[in-house]
Amino acid sequence: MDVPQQLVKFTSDRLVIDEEVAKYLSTLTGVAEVISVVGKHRTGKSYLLSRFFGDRNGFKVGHSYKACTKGIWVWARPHPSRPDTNLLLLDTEGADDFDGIVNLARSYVRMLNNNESVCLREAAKDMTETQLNHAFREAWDEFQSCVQKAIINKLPMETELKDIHSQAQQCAMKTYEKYTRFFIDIQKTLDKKSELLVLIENNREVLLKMNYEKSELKCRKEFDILKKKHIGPLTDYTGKEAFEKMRSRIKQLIDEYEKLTGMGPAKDKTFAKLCETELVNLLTVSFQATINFIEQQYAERKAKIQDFVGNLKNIADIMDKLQMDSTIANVAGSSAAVVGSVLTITGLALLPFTFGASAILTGVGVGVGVAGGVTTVTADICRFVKNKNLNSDVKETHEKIMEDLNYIAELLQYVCNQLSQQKEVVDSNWMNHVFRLFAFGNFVGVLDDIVGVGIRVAANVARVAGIVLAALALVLDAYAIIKKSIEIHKGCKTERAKQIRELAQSIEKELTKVDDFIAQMRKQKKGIQ
Ligand SMILES: Nc1nc2c(ncn2[C@@H]2O[C@H](COP(=O)(O)OP(=O)(O)OP(=O)(O)O)[C@@H](O)[C@H]2O)c(=O)[nH]1
Ligand SMILES: [Mg+2]
Repeated sequence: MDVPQQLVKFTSDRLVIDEEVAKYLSTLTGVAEVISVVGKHRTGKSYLLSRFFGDRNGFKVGHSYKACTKGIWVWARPHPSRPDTNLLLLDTEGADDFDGIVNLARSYVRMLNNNESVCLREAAKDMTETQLNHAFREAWDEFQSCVQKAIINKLPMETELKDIHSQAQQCAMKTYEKYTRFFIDIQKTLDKKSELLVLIENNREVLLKMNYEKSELKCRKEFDILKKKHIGPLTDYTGKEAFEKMRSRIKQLIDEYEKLTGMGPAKDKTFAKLCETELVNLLTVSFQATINFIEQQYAERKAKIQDFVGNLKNIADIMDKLQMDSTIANVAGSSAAVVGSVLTITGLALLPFTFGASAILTGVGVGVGVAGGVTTVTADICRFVKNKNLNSDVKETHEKIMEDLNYIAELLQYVCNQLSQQKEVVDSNWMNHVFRLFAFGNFVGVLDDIVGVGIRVAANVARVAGIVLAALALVLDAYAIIKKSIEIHKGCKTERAKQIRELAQSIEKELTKVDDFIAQMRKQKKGIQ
């Protein structure tokens, strides 16, 4: 080919291959090597290609600012050193020439639409893919950076997070549109956009979950700090007040937790869980400590009270056995047995028998020894009476039994008050919640019954305590009856024995109830193991 020929030209919106030139090219044999130059217009492409062969008459070179080369020009030249090879020099139109680009674009679109070029179609497909993926990536990056910027060092609430999410989504969409604004394949652009939206939408859940977990972690951490601060070691909770103290400490903890800010969306739910587990367990453990204390106090006193009851029964038995026709000496002897029991009741059983008798005798002002002719003991009795004022000891010991019973009643009353107090005191909602859970877990919804029973038991024990002193009077009275048994009617004595026995039984009955009540409290859930 002596001079370059135009291989491709535009006719309106068509890229047309010159048939003549194509035909000529097809006649060439051997290897064809293509050298093509592309680039901006007016930059010396044509000039450079021509200069390969030192030939100034090659491709047309422009001398003004206007684009010179149009379409694609070809110049087939024999290879300078390989005889079987032809060089095909391709000179192309300036790539940034506006008219040229418009023409090129038009012709590409037409070719694509008419499916005229497989090569072009595949290239366009690749380009579409690449371009869309790029837009997609950029938009996704934009979304994530917007989210990060908004939530860094912060635990937004769910509504805030939703706003952050939709704002980040808007930013991402803007970026996507920026990259696909001039994209020709509208359908594919929309499809990819939907894909992006789905990804962003799914991320909303991920984001919420992530934020929630972060918030939950923070809440637990804060809770642990508050627990350490307000509750401290469990060994601090002993004695009667263990439960009450724990309740007030838990209330302080709750108050402070409620005031915490910036805890994120998990603040309430996490706390509800912590109430259910940790706080309820703490209450349970402290409740057990209080019950342990009551039980121990009761055990310490129970034996003494039971002795008292046993001796009341003895007295009644002895009274029943007494014969109406006993001699005074017999009466005195039996009376001494009664008195012995009385003294056992009063805790003075260790005293020598005669001393005990003398004490009571003093109390009622009767000299039974003399009357009964028990002369051998009389002297001892009189000596003892002179030395000690046992009557006041007797009284004191009875008062102690009464105190013991009253104390047990108070303890029962106290624990019942503690259990029912929550209903009257309007604490924070969380405190109510914790107490409800505690009560429900421990008393399976029968808290009212338990409290009711407990208060009844406490009241009865207190009532029994109230009649213990009367019991003493009754016993002493019994003694008086025995002493004067010769003059007293049989029925009267039996009546007293009956009264004493009834008193013993009623005390026993109340003790059983106390046992039952404490056992019921003990049976409750054990708490933290
Ligand atoms: N001084 C100098 N002038 C050059 C050189 N290369 C090209 N020219 C001049 O620059 C002008 C444009 O050169 P062309 O070869 O027509 O440029 P082109 O890139 O083919 O231009 P279009 O066909 O319009 O795209 C001509 O006047 C050349 O003589 C060079 O290396 N030095
Ligand atoms: Mg040129």
